[in-house]
Amino acid sequence: MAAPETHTLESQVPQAGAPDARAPLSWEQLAALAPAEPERVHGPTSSQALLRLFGATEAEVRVTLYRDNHAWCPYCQKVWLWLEEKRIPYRVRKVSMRCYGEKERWYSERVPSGLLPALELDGRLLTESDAILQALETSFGPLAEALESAGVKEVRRLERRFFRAWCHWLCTPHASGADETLATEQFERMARAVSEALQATPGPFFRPQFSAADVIFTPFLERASASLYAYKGYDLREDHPAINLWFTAMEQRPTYLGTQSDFLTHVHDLPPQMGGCHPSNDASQRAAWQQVALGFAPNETSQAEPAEAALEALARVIKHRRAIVAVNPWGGAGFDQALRCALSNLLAPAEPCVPPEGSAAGLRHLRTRLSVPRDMGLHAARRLRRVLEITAALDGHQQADPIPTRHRLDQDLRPFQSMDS
Ligand SMILES: N[C@@H](CCC(=O)N[C@@H](CS)C(=O)NCC(=O)O)C(=O)O
Repeated sequence: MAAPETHTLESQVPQAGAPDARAPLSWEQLAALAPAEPERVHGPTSSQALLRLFGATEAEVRVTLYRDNHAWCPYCQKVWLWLEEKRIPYRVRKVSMRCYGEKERWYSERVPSGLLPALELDGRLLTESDAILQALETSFGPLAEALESAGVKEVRRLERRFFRAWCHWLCTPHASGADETLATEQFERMARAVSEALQATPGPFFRPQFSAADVIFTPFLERASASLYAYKGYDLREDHPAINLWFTAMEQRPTYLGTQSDFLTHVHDLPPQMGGCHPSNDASQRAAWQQVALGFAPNETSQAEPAEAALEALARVIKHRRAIVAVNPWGGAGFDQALRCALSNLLAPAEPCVPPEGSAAGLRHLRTRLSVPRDMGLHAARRLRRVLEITAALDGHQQADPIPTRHRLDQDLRPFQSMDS
């Protein structure tokens, strides 16, 4: 595997004393430039939607999906994607995972284990993602092929074996280099088995056509690709062309794009969920980590940046601007101005807006807390992260507080729920 290229943002950083430095736009001026939020009920798949009708009426809704607040739960993504692919009308209720916040009492009363996802179908409460998919299939028909068909069952077994090999490599603190090598080889064998399963079909998917088998594989192929790159310097998509073709085909589906996260999000949402992720700590891993941290990871997506990425980021920040400022440890009037500077730079990068002194850490705090797809799409987040870093660099080198690895209580969403514009 080739060592990843090292990028820096320095070449893109305008000079603080440049003569054309300008004042930030006001919130009113920024709002006038922001597009309206997309239609959430009938429109494209979105993490922000709480009701999905696909052209049906609210009276026809038979399903409520309980999924995690941050869109970080892999089993929730599986059920969510299935519903989106089948275009089943449903409501969403968001619940906290324990490592990311306090579990809502109403949910624990309904689901004593507290586990997510859960789903209500015609008033019947279901837990366990496989049982949920089975019940959905019984009511609404299979997603191309039945979950219990021989072909899909074989792919489901492979998915569990892939999952275990990934966890073992990523989450076990290997005592010796030999143990690390063994875990790498075990994972490699599983990745080859996944490639062979994909190559055995005529198209890019696990079965002759896109099906529930692909939905079931999605959460952990996505998480393996992100986490193994950052923690092991291992590029799943580069090393396994059939897996890359599968991702590329998935990335043609607006349903998947609406649920897809990015490397930087997963690198920080996985450790609390999995009890720790262990870096291999070699040169290739350290370079990959740096790329992910800066938002330059190759093979994160096959999709080119859409024209509206910057405006999507602008609209999402404007919606939550009060909470973004309130929860920032370096928040306050100076940070409000710094944030407007960053957004002004997002819209007009050639004329740098210099943030107030002392705002670098606050801007970097926001950069590292942005989450995909919870807050915005992958490309919008890339744009915003980049401009936050560029704007922070105009102030200086002060870094943000580190992201906790045992929990994500820094990600309390309650201010965002109560302070939306
Ligand atoms: N076997 C279950 C696993 C569900 C599961 O492990 N859910 C995790 C989130 S990924 C959870 O809810 N953990 C409790 C919590 O974090 O509050 C399924 O397939 O639904």
